[in-house]
Amino acid sequence: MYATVVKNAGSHYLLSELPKWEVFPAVLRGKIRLKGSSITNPIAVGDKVKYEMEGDSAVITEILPRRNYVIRRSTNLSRQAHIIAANVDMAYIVVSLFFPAIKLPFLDRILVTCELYGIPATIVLSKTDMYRELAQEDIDHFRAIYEKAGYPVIETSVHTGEGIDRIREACKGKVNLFSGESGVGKSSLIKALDPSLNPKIGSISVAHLQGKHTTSLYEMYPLADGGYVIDSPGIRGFGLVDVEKEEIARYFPEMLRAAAECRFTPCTHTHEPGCAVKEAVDAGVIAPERYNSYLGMLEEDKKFR
Ligand SMILES: Nc1nc2c(ncn2[C@@H]2O[C@H](COP(=O)(O)OP(=O)(O)OP(=O)(O)O)[C@@H](O)[C@H]2O)c(=O)[nH]1
Ligand SMILES: [Mg+2]
Ligand SMILES: [Zn+2]
Repeated sequence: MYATVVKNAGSHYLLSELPKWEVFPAVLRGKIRLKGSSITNPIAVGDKVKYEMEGDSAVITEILPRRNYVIRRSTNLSRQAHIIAANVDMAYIVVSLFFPAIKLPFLDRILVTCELYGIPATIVLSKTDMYRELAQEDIDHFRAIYEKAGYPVIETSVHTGEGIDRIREACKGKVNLFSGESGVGKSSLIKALDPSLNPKIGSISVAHLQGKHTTSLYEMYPLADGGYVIDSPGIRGFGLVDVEKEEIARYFPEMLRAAAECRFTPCTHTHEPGCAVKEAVDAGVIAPERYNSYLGMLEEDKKFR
């Protein structure tokens, strides 16, 4: 029998035979646990698994090959990687300009990972009700950076309802991951998409203006209008996994487009003469913020190896 993992509850998993939504608990057969020692979780939400009934309880016996997955390395535990979710159709990367303040290099790392695994990404700029009046220019600037790169940017507010219908429509028939830093409003968005759902919603620490890691587990929910959403814990550090330094530029879609015209191959787009990527940055075709994130990843790469 086959089912999809809809929740990782630590000691056990919850499964459902999608598209049917009937959730039941299952444990993992011991020997699967041992495989893949550098990965902290053998199974992720979204995984398709084979299971057997042993008495009254379901036992997962096999993990089917993944179509894709999102993986991160926590910056401190350099050797250990964690699979965020598997078999995802769309990743919504949620960021707010303020409360908590946006960190573009962090967003860009997540986007690089999505490109690496072939997962389409949409950027959600959340909580616009809190800062639109004060920061319309910042919003426009942000949008321009990412639209130049080729990513859709959806402005949302769960208070005014801005952007919610558009996301709900786009989620239909798909498995949609909501990811991003703590406190940006991932769980609030899921609740707004389908008010019958009850993901835990937190508050923002007044002292630090950041989230409090309210969502602690990965969990999939069915949307009333169709499709599934995966709520996820706020990401702290996001280290790249499985990317060689020479390859990083390929996962910036706008750099990949420009790089075809570089005089030298390979070109690191740092010091080479006739570098079309640097020319595109100078011409304003590639946003300097994105280029700086790229340079930061090259630097960081040195620390990891
Ligand atoms: N003003 C305003 N506040 C929002 C909006 N969306 C979320 N919030 C608030 O932001 C805080 C954090 O929201 P959550 O939905 O828990 O954030 P999260 O991204 O799920 O956070 P973690 O689970 O910790 O990763 C809560 O106090 C929400 O009420 C919004 O559109 N506008
Ligand atoms: Mg949450
Ligand atoms: Zn170049």
